[in-house]
Amino acid sequence: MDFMIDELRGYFIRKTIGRRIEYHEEIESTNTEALHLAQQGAEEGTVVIAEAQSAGRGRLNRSWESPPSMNLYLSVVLRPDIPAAAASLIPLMVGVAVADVISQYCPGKVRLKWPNDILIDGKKICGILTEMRTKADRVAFIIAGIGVNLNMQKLHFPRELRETATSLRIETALDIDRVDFAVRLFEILGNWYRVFLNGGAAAIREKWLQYAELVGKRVEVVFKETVQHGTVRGLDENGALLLEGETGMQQVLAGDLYIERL
Ligand code: BT5
Repeated sequence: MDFMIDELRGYFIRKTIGRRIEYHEEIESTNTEALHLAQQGAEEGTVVIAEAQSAGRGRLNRSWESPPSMNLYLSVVLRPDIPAAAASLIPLMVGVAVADVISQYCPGKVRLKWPNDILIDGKKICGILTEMRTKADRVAFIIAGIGVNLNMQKLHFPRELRETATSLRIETALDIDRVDFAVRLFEILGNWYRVFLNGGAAAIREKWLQYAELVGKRVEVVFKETVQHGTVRGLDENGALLLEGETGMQQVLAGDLYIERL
């Protein structure tokens, strides 16, 4: 029998995430730094972590509130050897991994909001920003940026976010050990990444749909000037949202989603 080299290598991928950690007291954005390191050849699993970000980034030039010493702001370098078109499931895979970790503290309360928000009772506790660079039509690297509110109290949020954002501390009344959270995250993210690399897209979609509780709901998706309405039917192979509207089934790859209250 052949030596099961893929399985053996797969085992070590799990140990890869966080094998190298670059730490900063304060940085503009861990994603920007990780992009820079990856461009210089940083290996897969390199993590950039910061106590505070002076210019934490969301999507579409939005900002991520990143006060010092209470939360987690980190970015992971991934180098899957896959076509760029196959990478769109990675943001959802990262969401599932973080949702699993938060669920260990808050069982049954975590929801995923397409494409990349993690909510508790409708309030945002985590945001994910994935950025990809390609070489020809293959992935050169992907930066998975994760911001999780761990020990923030309500008064630490700017006024405009107080009703829409939350933290693990607010939800559990516990002081959250940030190292403990990060260790769990590296382990679980490594596991899901291995599932992804081993052809486990269906398992990722299924888990994501469980957390999202979105199938059958009527939604509106806004992307720049475009608005799409429809009923969510699921995710396609690449993680695009399947919306059934008046003109038939549409695949939606980017945007902000709102559930329509009837
Ligand atoms: C995101 O964007 O949710 C992605 C956020 C990713 C942040 C991480 S931190 C580590 C890494 N380095 C970075 O520079 N970024 C990543 P988006 O879906 O566009 O949501 C942004 C919106 O979320 C803002 O416009 C606010 O309304 C809200 N928001 C900002 N900071 C927040 C916070 N700390 N908690 C909850 N909501 C917040």
